[in-house]
Amino acid sequence: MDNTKLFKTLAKKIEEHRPRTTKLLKEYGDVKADEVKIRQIIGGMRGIKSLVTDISYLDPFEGIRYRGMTLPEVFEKLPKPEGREYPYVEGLFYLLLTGEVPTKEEVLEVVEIFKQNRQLPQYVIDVLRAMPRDSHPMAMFATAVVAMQRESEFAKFYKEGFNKMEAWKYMLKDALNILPKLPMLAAYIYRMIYKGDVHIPADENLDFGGNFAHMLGIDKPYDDVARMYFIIHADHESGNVSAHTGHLVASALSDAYYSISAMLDGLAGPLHGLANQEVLRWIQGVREKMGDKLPTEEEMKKFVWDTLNSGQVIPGFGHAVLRKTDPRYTVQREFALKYMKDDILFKYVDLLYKVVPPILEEQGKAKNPWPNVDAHSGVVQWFFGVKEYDFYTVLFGIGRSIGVLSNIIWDRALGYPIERPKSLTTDMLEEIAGIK
Ligand code: CMX
Repeated sequence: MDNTKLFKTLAKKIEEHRPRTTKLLKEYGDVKADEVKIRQIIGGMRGIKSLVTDISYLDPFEGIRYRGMTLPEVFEKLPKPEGREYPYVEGLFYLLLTGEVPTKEEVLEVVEIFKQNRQLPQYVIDVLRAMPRDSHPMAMFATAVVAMQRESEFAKFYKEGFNKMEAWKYMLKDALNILPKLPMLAAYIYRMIYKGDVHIPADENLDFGGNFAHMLGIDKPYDDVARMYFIIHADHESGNVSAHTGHLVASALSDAYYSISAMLDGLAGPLHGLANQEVLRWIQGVREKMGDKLPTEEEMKKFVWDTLNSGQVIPGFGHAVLRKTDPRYTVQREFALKYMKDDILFKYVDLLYKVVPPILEEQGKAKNPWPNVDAHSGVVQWFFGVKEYDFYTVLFGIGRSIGVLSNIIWDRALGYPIERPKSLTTDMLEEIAGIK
């Protein structure tokens, strides 16, 4: 590993970066970056500036940038497999880790490492097979990752004599072992639960996204759908539940297996990654009532109001940070307009895009009435034959792991400490508020 371009570039970047963090901490440690209001303390720490990452930044109006690049720029600049429309996922990992757009040669080196490391150990397959078949795919996915913890190089390194400056190298080793196995695990879970337990072996010639499509048993252009999906879901700053959980767990010097398994558990919540499954469930509910017909605008408005009036959220709409249509939604919409514009479910999504924002605005609760990534992802999967919507969050999880792993490698490189915010009692808050 030490001879790879990825390792050498990352090592150089880390060396260059460390003095910046040290200087900020030592010379500017008392400078105020934010102030905290009671609303934020009670309200899920919303918006409090208290994390640092250079991997991605989420602007409320522009959306996500990876290492300073918008999603269209990422798609344009990263090398692509011959004749394919979307880039190598392996190239995104290189970009997120090093901040540099890799050459094709640099990407192919990562593709090779991933191929060497992707084989699943038999004991993980045994663990999956021992789980009841009606376990949620996300529970299976997270279990499989933590089951592999015994392979952690980071944990061995800690046991045998830990050195803070070297820790990132072992986190990187773990990442390079975990990441290539995730699509293999996901494909295994998918075919075990939904495809009669008949499995398709990996193809030696295929990359991360291409091999995933192949192992699911779906033809082109699903390979590009997989690449696009994994890339758009990779990172969304550090404060979202999955990324933050990954960072928090790793801050205790738990290894990457624990950290990724835990972040997947957070992603499995319906207010976060599970929303993609919920969108499809919601749309199918409407479709059943409509007897397969597309509702009129008025009919759709009624379905939306009925959901709101029953106290539920409209899945796929709203966001804690974003204040406009999520560019991850737009990327998928553009794909859908190209490949599936006459699809009935796409027409549902299209109609919801028109109908939901004004209703949420009229209701006056949601700070952001616009669609997020999850409003679109299910229908694209459905179109290509992945109709088992319980599985959709697993796809999100594969993508999100790329960002979380990149972040926790850098966490160790910069020696970020164990996370430990302070809590107050309600009495104390009342005192601060001047009530008592
Ligand atoms: N439908 C109905 N009500 C909504 C809403 C929606 N889509 N989005 C927000 N609201 C409501 C909230 O439930 C909240 O109501 P209460 O005051 O009664 O609790 C109010 O509007 C204010 O919420 P907010 O500040 O706008 O949003 P939050 O930062 O609290 O929550 C999110 C953000 C995403 C959880 C929320 O918008 C939501 O529940 N959306 C639907 C679920 C979803 O799509 N989640 C996926 C997000 C992307 C991802 O992480 O994958």
